[in-house]
Amino acid sequence: LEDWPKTEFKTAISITTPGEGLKMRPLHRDDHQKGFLTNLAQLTAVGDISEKEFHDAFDKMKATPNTYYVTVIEDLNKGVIIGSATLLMEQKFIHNCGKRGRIEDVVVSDEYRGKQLGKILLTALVSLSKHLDCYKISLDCRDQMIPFYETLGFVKEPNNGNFMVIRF
Ligand code: 16G
Repeated sequence: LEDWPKTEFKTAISITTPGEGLKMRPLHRDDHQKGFLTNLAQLTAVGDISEKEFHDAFDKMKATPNTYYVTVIEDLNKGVIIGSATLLMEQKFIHNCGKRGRIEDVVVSDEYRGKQLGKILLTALVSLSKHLDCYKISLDCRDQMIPFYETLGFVKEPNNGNFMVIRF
């Protein structure tokens, strides 16, 4: 992981030291109690999910090993999740049975914005995807987030950068 990516931070933070009292780590089964979903609700609709429903979804992800890398940042002083992002691994037949990574559900609590925590999360997940031998990683995002992801090396591919969707 040493050589990728060459992300520069404005202040002396890194993946292992994201900031005073902050810790980046994988999602835990008890993070429902630490406001994981409340933070996620700053990204999009989460719904009214009970602890049991959260645990069921968590257990399903755990039962599919090496696929869901849900990563959080906890404010240890408050015991609250204040940021999260997911690397989702997709097994392919193409590219020599290669693996594609998808970056999903990136969100940092509005109280903690401007501390480069999104950049820290993405740097970790991009490094991880490289380490796990993805032949590419991709994401979809709102227009206003494009410059942010460009700073991390993401590009819109000509003739290929169209996100299409059917909503149910
Ligand atoms: C953003 C997210 C995507 C998430 C979607 C939810 C990133 C890079 N992109 O596009 O992962 O699933 O928002 O929006 O975090 P929706 O509720 O409209 O599906």
